[in-house]
Amino acid sequence: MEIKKADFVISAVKPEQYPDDKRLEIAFVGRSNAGKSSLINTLTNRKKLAKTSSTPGKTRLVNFFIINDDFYFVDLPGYGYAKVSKAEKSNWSKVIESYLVDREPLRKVVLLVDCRHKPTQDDVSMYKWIKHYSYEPIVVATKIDKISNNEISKNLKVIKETLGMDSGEKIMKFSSLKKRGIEELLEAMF
Ligand SMILES: Nc1nc2c(ncn2[C@@H]2O[C@H](COP(=O)(O)OP(=O)(O)O)[C@@H](O)[C@H]2O)c(=O)[nH]1
Ligand SMILES: [Mg+2]
Repeated sequence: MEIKKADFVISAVKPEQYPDDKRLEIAFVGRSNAGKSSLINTLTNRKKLAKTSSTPGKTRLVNFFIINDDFYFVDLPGYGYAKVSKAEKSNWSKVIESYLVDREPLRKVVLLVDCRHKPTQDDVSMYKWIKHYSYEPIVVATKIDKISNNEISKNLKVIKETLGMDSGEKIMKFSSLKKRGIEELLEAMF
């Protein structure tokens, strides 16, 4: 799989705005700051396709990008940012759920977790939702450039156990900074 072309389509605030041309979708979810925008930019080899930010928690939109004029990458809002209000958190859940429930073109959901941290309760819920709605999860440990190989192995075990992944399920390793794990992830996605 080679990504030759990537274009922004829409920042949707409500489901009526989601594309309905039946092209397949791959969605990306994770805590804010997990490295989601960076990963989308790295995969598409574009610096600013998805906006990156060091002040997380700002986006409550579902962003659609069309890849190779053929399928969509869907950037879902990041969760778990400590400073947002209860109302905003519940709004987040509604946005994510209204997308995940019954999203016919959706095939796979890429769940990003920062390799340095144990997954939070939100990550665990997210993983369970993906499975509950019968989409295929792909778990990606991001920012692997930040810790040693030893630590990566240890942390991946913790991530797997905490999420409750099956022993056969694999975690992908990724670094946007060092451009690691691109081929492996693209292969897992298609
Ligand atoms: N060292 C390192 N930093 C990263 C990597 N990916 C993202 N970051 C940094 O982590 C922060 C959050 O990244 P962003 O992609 O905006 O996260 P998002 O909130 O999940 O979309 C930014 O400061 C990025 O530069 C990575 O692979 N390695
Ligand atoms: Mg982002």
